[in-house]
This record gives sequence, C-alpha cells and structure tokens, in this order.
Amino acid sequence: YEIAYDPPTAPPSPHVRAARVLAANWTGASTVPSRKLYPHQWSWDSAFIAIGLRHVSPARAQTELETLLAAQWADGRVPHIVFNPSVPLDAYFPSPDFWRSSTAGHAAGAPRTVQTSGIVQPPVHALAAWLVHRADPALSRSRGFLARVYPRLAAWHRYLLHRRDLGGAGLVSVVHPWEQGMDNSPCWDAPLARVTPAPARSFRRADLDHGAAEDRPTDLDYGRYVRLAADYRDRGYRDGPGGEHGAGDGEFAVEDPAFNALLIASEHALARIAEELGATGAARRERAERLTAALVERLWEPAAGMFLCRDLRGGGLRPERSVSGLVPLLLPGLPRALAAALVDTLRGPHFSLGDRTRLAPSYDLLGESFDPHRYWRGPAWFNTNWLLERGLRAHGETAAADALRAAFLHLADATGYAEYVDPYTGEPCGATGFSWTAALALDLYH
Ligand code: 9YW
Repeated sequence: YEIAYDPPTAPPSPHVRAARVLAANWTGASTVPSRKLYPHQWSWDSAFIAIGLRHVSPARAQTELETLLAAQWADGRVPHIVFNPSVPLDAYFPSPDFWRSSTAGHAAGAPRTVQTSGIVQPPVHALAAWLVHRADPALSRSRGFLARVYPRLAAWHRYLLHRRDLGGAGLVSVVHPWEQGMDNSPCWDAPLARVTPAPARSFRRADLDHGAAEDRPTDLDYGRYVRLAADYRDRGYRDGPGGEHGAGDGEFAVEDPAFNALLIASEHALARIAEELGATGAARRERAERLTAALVERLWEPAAGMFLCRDLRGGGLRPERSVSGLVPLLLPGLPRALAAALVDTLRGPHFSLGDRTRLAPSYDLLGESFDPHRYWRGPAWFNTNWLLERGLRAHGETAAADALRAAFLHLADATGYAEYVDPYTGEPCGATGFSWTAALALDLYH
C-alpha cells in the first residue's frame, strides 16, 4: 500500500493568492507596486498596501509606513518615490540622477542618506496608519507605532496645508500630474497644453520596456511631465510665490477633488490618532470640516452632479468628469444631498456602475478622450473602486457597495491582480501581480 507522505493540497484560495502577491513584492522594508514596472517604493501605493497588509502581518504593515516616513523631507513633504539603491538606474525613469534630491532638494530638507523624488502623492497615510493600528492595537502600542508616526504625519499635513495652498482658499494644489496619482487623466490635458515638452530625445522611457505603449501615456505627455518636474527641481523644490531667485510658482497648479478628499479623511484619522495618544483631536476635526466646506465651495459642480478639478493657472473648473470627482463620497461628513447626487452620477450614463460597468471607470464613458485601455483615461482601477466601495457603504448604499465589492474581488483574482482593467470587459491592462490590487482585495475579504 502507499503512504501519502504529501497529501494533495487544495488549490490556494483567492485570499492566499493575494497575500502571495504582496509577499513576492516585499523587499524587506517595503513593498514595490510591481516588480518590473515600478521597482521602488511609491507613496500612496504604500498607504493602500499597508491597509491590506495589516490583515496578513500588522508588523509588516507598520514597517511599510515607517520606511516611507523615514524618507520625509525636513519641510514635511513625503516624497512620491523612495528609491531602492540596489536597483539599476535604468530600471525606472525618472531615476535618482534626474530628481537629484540630496543636492537640488537641499534647501527644502531632503534626506542625505536616501534618494527620493521631489514631488508628492495623495495623503492616504494617516488613514492607513490608523487602520493599521486598529488591526492589532496591542502590537501597535507595544511598539509605540502611533507615537512614532504621529509627528511625521502631522508635519506632512502641515506641509500640504501651508505650503501647497496655492489658491489661497484652504485647499491643497498639486503641481504635477504625477502628484495627483492619475498621471494622464484628461483633466490635465488643458493645464498641460501650456507646458513646453522636453525634447523626446532628452530622456529614455523605461516604462515601455515592461508596459504596452497603447496602455501607457504618450511620448508627448512624458515630455511635459519631464519639463514640469525639471523646472520644479531647478527651483530647488521651493513652493509658493517668489522663492530665493524670485522664480515664482510653476505653470501647473490644480486643486483636485480626490487629493483633497483623501487629505480630509486623513485629517479625521489624525484626530483619532491624537485621541488614542491622549491628546485632543478637536482642532483637527474642525479643520477637516472647514476643508470639506472649502471642497464643496471650490470644486462642486451642481450641473455635473460631481466635483471637478480647478485649474488655477487657466482659471476655473475643468469640465472633464474624472473618477477623482466621485472620490469625496468617501467622506461621511459630506452634505447628504451631495452624497446622493454622487451616487446618481456613479450610476448614470457617464460611469454607468452596475449597468454597463461593474467597476467604475477612471474617466467619463461619454467623454471625447475616453479610451478603455489607456491608463487613467478610461480603465477601471482598483484603488479608486475601493474608495468608492467605502463611500457607498458609509452613505448607507449597502446593496451597491456589496455589488461593487463582489465585482472587485472577482476581477482582482481573475486578472491575476492586474494594475487596471477595461471597464466594459474586465480585460487586464498594464502589470499583473500589482500590489495595491492585491492589498485592497485582502481588505475587502475581511
Ligand atoms: C509612473 C505606482 C504608480 C502609481 C500612480 C500611477 C503610476 C508612475 O504608478 O505612476 O511611472 O507612471 O499612475 O498612481 O502610484 O504604482
């Protein structure tokens, strides 16, 4: 007779497959978004990753955020990329020799020992830190996790609120499309059109080694991204008018709904963190409420039933409908009528959730620039859909939230944890084994 030394094992569950993606992308101190396409640490990716990782390893989730915050600049900014020194320079563009953080960022207080970019990404970090703490409060307290991250998170928000209020109305502006995180969104087409592109031959795109050109931004987009980033670098990464050489602000300054909504959500989380540490959160809550009022005042467009971007240099709201303008649904304190209008817009012809699409597209299905495969110009992304799922649930739209959750979990696993998908067919685009897709799936399993 045979002895079954190795009894057949059941195939891994989706939960295990998602955890394996995060394990494969873990470098020892943080998680890369994608092994090939993005081989360093990205700021808002790490926040989403920590939110999922807390269900697998609360200790690793804490480390993820601590590694990012260790690269914070003295002026409070949290850089959008922290470079891994053991990755070859040509593996990703723009590389550390483009950003030159330790020299060009000297006046702004860039760290000396680690190379970073000089721009930022959406502030999801305080929200992530609070959720990570809640996953295992005893471990968190024993490691003094919140006490160590709180001053850094507070300095981060201070930087945004004081140095990035370029419109003077209390909201934060982004100075580069990469800062908002939806790189080639049609919302940036008009503000970017004013920027003279850097010549295509002056840089080499590493992203095209790993991603299909028709799923990625164009060379013209990249020329403009490079020009804006190089100008900011050459101003010493200084913010606000004037600067030492009187250089003034850059050409690109936009108030974005998702960026500001995430700051508000994180400000509420910081209030809870302060309270957990025995301080008062009252001032932060008030600030979050003021910011919510400013968001509504500056970016709400009743005729569209959603929030829009405000182009500070071109004057006024941009008409393009991006998923960014639906993300404020995640704020429980949003006026009821606005939340209801956002839900209608999500279901209506422009996003068609639950009807023609099962995950919300990144851009208006009826928009002239809509493209179901090109990055942030149409495909559905998992991080924005996670935010919408939270928002639907927060506003009592339980059936819609359940349907979105089911579609999310199905598509995340069926596509091998794709970076983004065709919103109509669910066909995977970009990288697979993408960290925030796996992390946020893990979060929705719980
Ligand atoms: C790039 C890492 C980043 C995300 C951004 C996404 C993309 C980097 O990848 O930007 O090289 O284009 O647009 O949101 O943080 O996943």
